[in-house]
Amino acid sequence: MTESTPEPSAPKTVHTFCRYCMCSCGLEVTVEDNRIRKISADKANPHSWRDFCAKGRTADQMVAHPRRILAPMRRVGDTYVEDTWEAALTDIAARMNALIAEGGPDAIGSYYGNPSGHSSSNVMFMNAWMDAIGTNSRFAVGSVDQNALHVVAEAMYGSSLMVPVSDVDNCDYFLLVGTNPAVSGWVWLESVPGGWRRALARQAGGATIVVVDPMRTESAEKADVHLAVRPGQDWALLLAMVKVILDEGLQHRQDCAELATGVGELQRLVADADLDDLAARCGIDRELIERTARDFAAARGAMVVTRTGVSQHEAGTVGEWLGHVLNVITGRMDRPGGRRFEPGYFDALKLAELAKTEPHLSRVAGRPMVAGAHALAELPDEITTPGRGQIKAMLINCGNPVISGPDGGKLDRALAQLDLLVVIDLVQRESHRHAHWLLPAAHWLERDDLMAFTSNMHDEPYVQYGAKVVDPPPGVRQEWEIFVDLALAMRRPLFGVRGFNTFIRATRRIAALTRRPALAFGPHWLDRLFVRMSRKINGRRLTWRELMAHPHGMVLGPREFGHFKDALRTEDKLVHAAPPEFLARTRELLAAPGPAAPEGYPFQLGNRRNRHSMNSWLNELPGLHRSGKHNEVLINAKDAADLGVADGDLVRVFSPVGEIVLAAAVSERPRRGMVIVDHGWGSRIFDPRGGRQPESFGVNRNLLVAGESVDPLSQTSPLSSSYVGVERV
Ligand SMILES: Nc1nc2c(c(=O)[nH]1)N[C@H]1C(S)=C(S)[C@@H](COP(=O)(O)OP(=O)(O)OC[C@H]3O[C@@H](n4cnc5c(=O)[nH]c(N)nc54)[C@H](O)[C@@H]3O)O[C@H]1N2
Ligand SMILES: Nc1nc2c(c(=O)[nH]1)N[C@H]1C(S)=C(S)[C@@H](COP(=O)(O)OP(=O)(O)OC[C@H]3O[C@@H](n4cnc5c(=O)[nH]c(N)nc54)[C@H](O)[C@@H]3O)O[C@H]1N2
Ligand code: SF4
Ligand SMILES: [Mo]
Repeated sequence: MTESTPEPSAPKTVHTFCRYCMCSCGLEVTVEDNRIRKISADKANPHSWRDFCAKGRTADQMVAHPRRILAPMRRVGDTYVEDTWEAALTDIAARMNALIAEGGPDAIGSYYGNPSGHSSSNVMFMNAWMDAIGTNSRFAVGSVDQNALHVVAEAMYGSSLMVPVSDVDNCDYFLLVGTNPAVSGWVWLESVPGGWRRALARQAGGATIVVVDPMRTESAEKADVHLAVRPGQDWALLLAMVKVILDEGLQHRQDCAELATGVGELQRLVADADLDDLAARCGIDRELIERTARDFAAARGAMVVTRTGVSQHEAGTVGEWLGHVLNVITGRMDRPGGRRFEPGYFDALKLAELAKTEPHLSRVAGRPMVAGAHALAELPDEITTPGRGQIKAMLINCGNPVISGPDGGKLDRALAQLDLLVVIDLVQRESHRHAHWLLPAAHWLERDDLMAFTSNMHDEPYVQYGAKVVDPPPGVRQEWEIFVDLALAMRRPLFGVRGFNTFIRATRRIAALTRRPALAFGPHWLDRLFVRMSRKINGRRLTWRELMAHPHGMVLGPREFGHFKDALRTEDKLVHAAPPEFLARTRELLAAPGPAAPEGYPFQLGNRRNRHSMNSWLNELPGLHRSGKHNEVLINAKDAADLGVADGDLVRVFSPVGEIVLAAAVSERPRRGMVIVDHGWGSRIFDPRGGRQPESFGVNRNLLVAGESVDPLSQTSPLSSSYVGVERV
């Protein structure tokens, strides 16, 4: 018997949760010899056990991805060669330090994408590294996603993280605006596991579901009422509803007087708006709006829920705000069937206050940051415009901004001119094609996570330790460690705190001497601290031992009302229903003419999410999209007839900034005058290790979105507002 043959280990079962989306579904994973054999839903997870999808079931395919990066890879000409971490960190640190010496800290830019938010340590340590450098060139996914909610929460409730959660099980009237929970789950800085199934159960018991969406989605199909709003005009629809409620005196008197300030300003605002004008703008009959407003106000338990369909437009923040206003003025905050504040086991709002970034105006466009980052739409010009502060090096962490953001073509050209592009990912995708260094990251099945900062976003007090299921391949590292090592290699103090690097080195020396790796500083220190800082629930505080003893997760107590007012971070402890900047922007929108298509581009380009995709990733996995790996353009049957386009025909969809060619699907689902293309496709997956040809599926519809305009309040790109032309090829 040779010593080097490892003993085969007996199969074991690990309980954890999926970290692809906020649904956080409990998983039961069977493992043998550090290989995943099977992933099933964890039926013993008290929070989520019934919610589980094909993406979670096939997560092992991402772990065993045939094109996965397994060691740092350095660009040599048009190919890549594997190198050591030591070499990678030394080279990157030296090049970044030289660029800082020449152009200042802002020469180093960064972008983090959606998956970073599903790790307990990633964004925190990325920020610690950016603080070490002192760069203001920070970009993030929020400006193509949830910034509007952060801006509204900050202005109305006093904290960008004070996000209300939905009390689905007591709701009698759901007004779902710009969301398709049947496909995307009940998630967006809140998570209600099985939320759509639970809403349908309420409907079976008599509740009403209204879906506001320009497309007849899977959710709209099941709704009692479908309002096919004109894209980008939710603000007009919701303002009209606010007007009906205030003009007819249907508001909740007590909350309007005691919970909120600004209702008088709202009354003055709606006095200057005209219902027929608003109805014409949003394309919905005035009578239908009036009826919906009255029914909403009269329902016992009711909620408005707004999501990406509202935010990804130039008036997105106003739409988001008016959704919250409807909830506030009809007494839905902190009442059964409405929206609550979940205090959770950990006060993430406090953490957010500590982590606030210094205010900064961007160099080229002169715009402030939102939620700690500048808008992705500004990144290309910040790279290509000469001058002090010009971005010369970029680090992309968990992101695919060429696909997920506006005008990917322009960003791609800008990334090509960088002196240094560093990517941390599992595979090399479209946005990474010009990378000088590819640094391999661990998959969530390969790391531990305690998601303390989403504690307030679940619809009940819930905690689960996201246990690691398998060890990562030896050459792979977690992001936090990469950021720590990079700060050390650059000799810049992590978190911007002098002496911190010395402290980290000391803990590492002690760990090495004592052979106890846990003594080296890392996120596990913070996890323990967060548990120790946890809030008492039912008179008891969570303990680390208890957390470890509950691998299926714990529901820490019942859903409670009565925490909302206490949690408000506004100075007067009241909801600010009418922040002046929102009022001003609404008056601006009212004064502008209604929406009209520009000459030559008669259609509005809508968007769709796919059950089997996670934004731009997972498309390539063999276990998903069995019916075909591609996207298509949905065209309303009447529009298709006018264009002479039949089902399956190839069509060209074009805008002033780009064009794509794809097959048409003639459908009754889109509203007339709009065409719909799923986002997240058309991202090449390269093979830096094997050297095979890139794989690509579908086309990138965001190539058609111009980058110039953004919602001025949240700086969100209007990804679902572009006007396009369509013709048969
Ligand atoms: N038209 C249109 N565009 C949209 C949207 C839309 O609705 N319509 N939706 C927007 C929304 S809501 C979002 S959130 C964005 C997403 O935009 P992004 O976050 O920029 O892009 P993703 O497609 O999520 O790409 C994530 C990348 O992270 C990598 N990755 C996965 N897990 C890890 C990990 O643990 N560590 C590391 N280092 N890398 C990892 C993946 O391989 C992938 O390359 O797209 C936005 N774009
Ligand atoms: N399967 C799957 N699930 C996901 C994701 C995924 O990629 N795949 N992504 C996750 C992420 S990162 C996020 S942020 C959430 C997003 O969750 P949701 O916001 O629910 O995302 P969508 O399913 O894209 O729903 C948005 C809806 O808005 C509609 N819409 C577009 N324009 C307008 C408009 O002007 N007004 C109105 N009223 N509606 C409009 C679109 O037709 C679409 O049906 O989903 C998460 N869940
Ligand atoms: S991707 Fe699927 S399994 Fe994973 S958390 Fe989301 S809904 Fe659950
Ligand atoms: Mo998102």
